[in-house]
Amino acid sequence: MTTSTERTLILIKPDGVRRGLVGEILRRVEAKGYTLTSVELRTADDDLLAAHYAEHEGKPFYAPLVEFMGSGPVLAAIAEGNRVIEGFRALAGATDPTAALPGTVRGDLGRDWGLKVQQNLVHGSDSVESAEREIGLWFPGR
Ligand code: RTP
Ligand code: MG
Repeated sequence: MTTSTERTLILIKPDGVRRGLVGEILRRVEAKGYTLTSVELRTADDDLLAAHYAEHEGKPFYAPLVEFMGSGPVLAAIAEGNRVIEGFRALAGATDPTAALPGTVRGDLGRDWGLKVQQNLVHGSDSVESAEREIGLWFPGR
């Protein structure tokens, strides 16, 4: 177990904002004990989304994913705490909300809506390198 404080980028995706789940999701992050150090609601443009999702370019879900992510406001946040990257991904649950375990954000609050891309409420960085890269995109200078 490491004890160095980490940061992660959390996004509440447009489905979460549209459904009024911002408070519920941020409550879970804070109740787990992580600290929110930046929070901002905004609609992402295509350049930001292309940079954020560069690793998925060329995959079949890429275009619908970028379209969905730009379809309305997103809540972007930086959360801090020891092992917050792993901890937030555990809170979020599996990518597919149908398979995500109850107790997780996606498992408790998400489902398959029969749409072109999985609308799964949240994003969390998956490594220290991704977190610092993504924080630089969404919160330049922080
Ligand atoms: P995220 O990046 O959003 O935290 O989610 P993740 O790591 O669990 O999933 P990832 O593999 O990075 O995929 C990014 C997002 O693309 C959408 N997706 N749809 N087969 C599909 O329809 C599919 N696969 C991925 C999801 O919105 C996923 O969160
Ligand atoms: Mg990912």
